[in-house]
Amino acid sequence: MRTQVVIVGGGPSGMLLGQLLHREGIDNVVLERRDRAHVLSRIRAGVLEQGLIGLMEAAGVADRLHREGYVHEGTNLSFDGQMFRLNLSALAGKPVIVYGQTEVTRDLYDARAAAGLPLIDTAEDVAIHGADGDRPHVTYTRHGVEHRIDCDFVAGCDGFHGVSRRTVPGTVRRDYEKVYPFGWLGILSQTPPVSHELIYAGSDAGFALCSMRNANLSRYYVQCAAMDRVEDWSDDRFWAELGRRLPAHVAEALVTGPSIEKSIAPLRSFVTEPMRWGRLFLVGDAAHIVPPTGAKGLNTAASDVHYLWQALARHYRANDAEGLERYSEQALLRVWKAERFSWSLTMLLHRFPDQTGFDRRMQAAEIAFLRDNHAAQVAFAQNYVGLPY
Ligand code: RFL
Ligand code: PHB
Repeated sequence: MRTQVVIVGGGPSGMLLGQLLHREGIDNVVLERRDRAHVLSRIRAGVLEQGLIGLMEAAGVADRLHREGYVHEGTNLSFDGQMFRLNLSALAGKPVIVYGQTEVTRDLYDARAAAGLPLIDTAEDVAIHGADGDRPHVTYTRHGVEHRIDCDFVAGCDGFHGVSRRTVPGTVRRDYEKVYPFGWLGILSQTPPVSHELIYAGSDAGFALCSMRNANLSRYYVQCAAMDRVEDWSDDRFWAELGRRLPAHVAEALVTGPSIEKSIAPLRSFVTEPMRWGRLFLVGDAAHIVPPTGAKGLNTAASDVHYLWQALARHYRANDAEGLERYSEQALLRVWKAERFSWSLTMLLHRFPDQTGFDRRMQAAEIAFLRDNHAAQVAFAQNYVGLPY
């Protein structure tokens, strides 16, 4: 088989890129290791920046998002029981939209199926060959049979544990990493959200986040120990811990119920450089990870997709390679800013095992500055709603 672009990974990055390239008349094949049901059962991101929404529109898959997504004009921060709201629209000129990553991915899968575009799922042993030459190809095994696809370019959209990043030789690659000494325990429950806007809460007992998916579906997180397992956390323990970390009036209003999903995510900051090796381009979680505190993971994947889509369009339309040449540098510039914001919000709101009284006072002072200073609020809001592409 031959195509113009092989996309390794059928998560949101790969599927969005595939749809945008298709609209540009660029042939592509998506290779995904799992089946559709598995990909669509992952509960992850919830907050979408305007940049990602613009890409969904350009891909022709934004109708349901506009119908069912929740426009959030503001967000709340709480520290040691004191809460304040930041009006994102007033401070940064735009809101964010709350619409689950699961739904984004579902819309992209439906659109790809409707357009009859090739998506090969349950593809095993995917391997990328000759990316540093002119004629790359990708091999994979499906139902015990090995296949080969020849192509012009490979987009590595296969997440943090994928094969694409590992294809770039160690002599070329530089990895930057920070692992945090805690995780996030997240639950989904069929209860009305305690607040119609998000609450990011720092407290003596640790971090907590109140988020939502719809009027009767809440998404809550609490900071947990890095070693904790889901079995350590009964629903009762979760609700008690969440309540303890929120302002009293919010905790009193919490509607609790059985969890319908419960999972633990480790927290990590990670960037690999460069994001291009010859004809292989790394996109999204394959190249970088942020702790979820700023809701930047999926949104940063989206800006990579934007740069690569534009660069490939320019190459095929005008035989102009400049966008491809600049991809890594351009994407990384924005990636590092998202890394900085996510890292700083993580440092601000979590309890660290070795934290001193001085460190806690520093957190409290920074929160007080943000609460009282307009310029600090503008900077926060600009980062939260998403820096320009
Ligand atoms: P994904 O979603 O990991 O998709 C990669 C796909 O590649 C497949 N794959 C392979 N396919 C073929 N061959 C191989 N060898 C392969 N290896 C892997 C995988 O099966 C998968 O389908 O990466 P992608 O597309 O770059 O998307 C990135 C986002 O998923 C991620 O950044 C966000 O979920 C992060 N994130 C958040 N981001 C936000 O922007 N806002 C949020 O509010 C937000 N909240 C979160 C989050 C991530 C979380 N967890 C669980 C890590 C909350 C949480 C709890
Ligand atoms: C979510 O709704 O899952 C969510 C929201 C905001 C974050 C992280 C996750 O910062």
